[in-house]
Amino acid sequence: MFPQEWAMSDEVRQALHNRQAVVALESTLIAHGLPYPVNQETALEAEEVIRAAGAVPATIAVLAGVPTVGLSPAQIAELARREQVRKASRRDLAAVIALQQTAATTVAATMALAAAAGIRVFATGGIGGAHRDAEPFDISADVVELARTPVFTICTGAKSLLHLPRTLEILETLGVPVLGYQTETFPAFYVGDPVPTLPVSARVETPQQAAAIFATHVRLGGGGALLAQACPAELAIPQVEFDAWLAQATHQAQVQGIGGPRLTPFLLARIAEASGGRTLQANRALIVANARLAAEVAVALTAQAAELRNPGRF
Ligand code: PSU
Ligand code: MN
Repeated sequence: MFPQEWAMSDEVRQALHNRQAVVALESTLIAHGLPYPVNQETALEAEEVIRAAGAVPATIAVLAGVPTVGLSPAQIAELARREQVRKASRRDLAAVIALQQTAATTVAATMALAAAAGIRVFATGGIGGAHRDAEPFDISADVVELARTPVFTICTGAKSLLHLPRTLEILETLGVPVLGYQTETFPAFYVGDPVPTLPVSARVETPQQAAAIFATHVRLGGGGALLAQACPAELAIPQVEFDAWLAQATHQAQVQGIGGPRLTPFLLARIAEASGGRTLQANRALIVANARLAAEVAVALTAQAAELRNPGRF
């Protein structure tokens, strides 16, 4: 529970009270990851498929200092349209709340707020991770939050612009299970070619198996876990095409001196331009697919919720 004021939609409050399946959704991909109006359309479509699969969506952000769990369609529209929304990762949460600011939440920050609200399942596009260059040194707080916060995150791996082998190693070091949904390999976001050198820690075939592993991990005192599935095949981008766009975008970032939290949104926007919108289409499709899978996992998990509420009984 939060020590200060926070807001929860009636729908989410009711669902949590009745111990029904709830799926958290992040807001950084709305404010920074996708351009208007694709961001708004994607956010609403993700909510729609979660409801269709029998769960309740809870899009999370901080609005004028109030952590808000279950944004209304109007609040999503506002976040989608507004320029210059702050991006809050884990370290920023206390400041934006205490200083009564509005911020979109990253994977790390969304996990923290979801856990505080009692939500165990979370859908996103790709997690943050270790960036490719040694300089500037940059590892996302997402991997640390995954290590400590018991929220099951459903994603398409990590963004293709990251150093994926290093990201996977860090997750292993931190003890985070990386499950592949009907796949042996950790997906590279919308890049379709499977990378044999990126094995997942376990392959699962069904939402029930995934839920059982997450519940067991939590019973063992573990933090978060990842469930990764490949980008829908018909929209996936070939590796060589992506590499060319990334090289171009990275060069632009260097020339313009873009770094820190601004780097990811900048690179994603340049790559979307260079691909003529193909990465946007793929990005949208994979987020919606993850929302659907997350809802199925959340429903499967409600059957195991009693165990989750009584950790330490393993
Ligand atoms: N993947 C995307 N679009 C995004 C992000 C990831 O395709 O906008 C966001 C997520 O919110 C993720 C964040 O948590 O980028 C990571 O940012 P950083 O590397 O600054 O921690
Ligand atoms: Mn970073």
